[in-house]
Amino acid sequence: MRSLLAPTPVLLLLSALPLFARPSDSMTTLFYRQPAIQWTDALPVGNGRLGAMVFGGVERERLQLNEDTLWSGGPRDWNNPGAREVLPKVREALFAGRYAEATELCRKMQGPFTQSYQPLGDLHLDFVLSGPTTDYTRELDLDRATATTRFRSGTVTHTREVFASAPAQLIVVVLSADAPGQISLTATLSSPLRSESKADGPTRVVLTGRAPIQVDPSYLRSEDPVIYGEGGGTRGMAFATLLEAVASGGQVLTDADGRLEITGADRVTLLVAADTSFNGYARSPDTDGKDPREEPERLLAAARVREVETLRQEHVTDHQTLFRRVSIDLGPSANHLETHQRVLAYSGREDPGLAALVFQYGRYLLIASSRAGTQPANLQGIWNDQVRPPWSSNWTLNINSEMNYWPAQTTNLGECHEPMLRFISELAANGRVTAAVNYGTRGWVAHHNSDLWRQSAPVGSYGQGEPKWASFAMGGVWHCMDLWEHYAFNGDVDYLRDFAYPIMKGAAEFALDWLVPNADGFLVTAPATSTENVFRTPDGEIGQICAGSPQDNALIRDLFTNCIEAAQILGLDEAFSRTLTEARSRLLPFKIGSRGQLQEWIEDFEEPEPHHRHLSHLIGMHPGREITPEETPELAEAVRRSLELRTDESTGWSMAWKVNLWARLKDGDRAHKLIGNLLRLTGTEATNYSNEGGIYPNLFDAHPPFQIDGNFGVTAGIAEMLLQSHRRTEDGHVIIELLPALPQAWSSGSVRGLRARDGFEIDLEWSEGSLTAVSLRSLLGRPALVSVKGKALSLDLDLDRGETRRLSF
Ligand code: FUC
Repeated sequence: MRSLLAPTPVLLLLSALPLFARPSDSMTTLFYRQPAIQWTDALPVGNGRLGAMVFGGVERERLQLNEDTLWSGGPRDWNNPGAREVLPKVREALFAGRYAEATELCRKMQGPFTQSYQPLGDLHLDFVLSGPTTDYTRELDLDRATATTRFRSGTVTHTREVFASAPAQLIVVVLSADAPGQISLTATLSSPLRSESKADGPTRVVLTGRAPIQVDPSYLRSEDPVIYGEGGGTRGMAFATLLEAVASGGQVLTDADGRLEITGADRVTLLVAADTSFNGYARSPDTDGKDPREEPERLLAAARVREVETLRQEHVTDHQTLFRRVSIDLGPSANHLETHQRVLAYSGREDPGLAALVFQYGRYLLIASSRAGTQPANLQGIWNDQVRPPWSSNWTLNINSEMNYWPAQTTNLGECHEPMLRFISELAANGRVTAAVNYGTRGWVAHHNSDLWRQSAPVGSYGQGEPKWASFAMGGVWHCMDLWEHYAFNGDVDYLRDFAYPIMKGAAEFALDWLVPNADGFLVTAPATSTENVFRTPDGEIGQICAGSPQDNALIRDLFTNCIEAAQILGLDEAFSRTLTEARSRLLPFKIGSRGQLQEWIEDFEEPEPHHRHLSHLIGMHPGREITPEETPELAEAVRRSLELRTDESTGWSMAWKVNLWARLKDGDRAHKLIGNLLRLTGTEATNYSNEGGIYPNLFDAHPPFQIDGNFGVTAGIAEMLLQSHRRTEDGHVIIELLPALPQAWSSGSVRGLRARDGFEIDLEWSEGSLTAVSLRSLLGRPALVSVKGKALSLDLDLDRGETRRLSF
């Protein structure tokens, strides 16, 4: 397959031409002088719900479309009552050291695989142009959330803008030219799903279809991986895409095959609306679904009569309200180069602007894929062109879905956290049934994967899943960090009492019942995993499952601590907090192994895969807060050693996690090195499940394949290099650390609008590696201790609510 890195002769011609249009603001713009060839060259726009990948083709333009509720399947019973009988046998085998037997038994505790996120379809635009193409550029302006393609055809300059408006709930394509009557095209809709397209009046075409009722995961060998329903209440989810043209000048016609023909127009606005029959995670999208045409009809009727300038302005204002809260300058930008050429040339020092661009891209992608009321960003955000996408493009709860939300609070996009918080509450509702049916415990549980239907049981299709991933039972426990962090940053006590705490308490109840005493009287999880990794048992076999793992302990400790603090703030549940405190003291502490590493297993087992991508045993340092260089220096040193042993190479998301971990270790140069590794261009659609992470020409993170967690993870990591606030004084005041891991390569710069816990908004300026000015705004009026690495500054801050303090050095 070709890629941007191996241009065709035509593309070479295009790139050899002089630069015709500069990117509108090159600090926050991706730009190219050739159209996309592969999907990972195309530029993403999104309004949280609707997404489009814009290819920027000249004669033939393609917008690959998504709607975030379009999934296969429907609600179903994934619980496995048999698990309850197997559980004691698993525990007995584990406590006797019979790991292989325990692993096999775990297979009997599984439910079905999750369903898959589905592509909506494509909008194709076939143009009639007046002459040879010159002066081509395409760009994605992150500040205006608009993808623009410009070129000259003969003597006519064409401009094509695409944006996904959240206020209008539409994708808008604006086609214009600098001479009248120059816009002629045929627009069609298609879909890889079963569908049909037809005209609906003179200016509109409609594509309607159904999603499959079953799509197997991409990694499963399967005879019949995609199954469509045939009726009788099992027809699957319905969807509709409506395309309407509003033209000035010229003629618009539709035909019976669903083609929209526009001839000789001066300017054209194409409005794309789409919806599905999804009517809530617990309702059948077939028998209890909503009409997918109703809302699009309404949206088009409202938009059609409005000026495109108004639609555009509303969209830009809405986007900038979020995006402009943070600006960043890390030093010079090589923005005279096309974006993928910048990636190719990247060495760190010459183009720190690329790290700043990648930072803002992560924020852009979160705004574009996760807005209040939408689905949370999945493995690919909302952008997917495949019926069997990698790992079902689902929510993978053993790192990936958590990482997606790491930048939400720190980079001042708290509102974008909402879909994930709601997802957790819905998962908890289903997980309560799973906990009772599968394990007979209180509270709620979630495992390794979930989907639109909020699957809470272990996946694996009743035995086919490897227990090293399928038996992870901490998905709910881990995601409770989101609930707590949202409170920690925003201090909303009503939210904590009415929404977050009850869910956290439910997860803690599950954990209390799930823990069992081992022979030494410690409480352990059994079965336990260290996510997806394996160990060598004393008799030389490969073990997947054990009794107690540092990962599970760290996650449970974190949850218990957060619950205890929450209950104290709310003045609730004294007895329950005492139970949690007592149970917490009986969890196994971290251990340092024979190589000086933080032990991944509770015994110092040999590690058959020493460079494994997961870093679950290091959760206590990040995203957790119990290991810090200041409070637990020996454990922090062991984390450092573990990271050395893992090396700086891995998948995209894993390297992003390492950026965060090195930042927490206060090693800015090492974090910066990891950013460099992550910015390696992945030019093909290569798949490598365990290594060789990088970035695609459109700056999507490459696992490979594309997975969006690495984008969000590196954005969070860069924030973490500039500002940290996870530590507290003995009085409970937040410690705000300024420039804790600034690399030498970013010697002078500034950042504005980062958030710290306890409601602070912070601007920083630095020069020659030293802080020169800081501005702290307090939104909650809470005290804080401010510290600057390398400076003997340690300042008690006591601002009123709404007060700002600026300090210069
Ligand atoms: C976990 C990881 C894989 C991949 C998948 C989506 O299973 O181990 O690397 O990211 O999620």
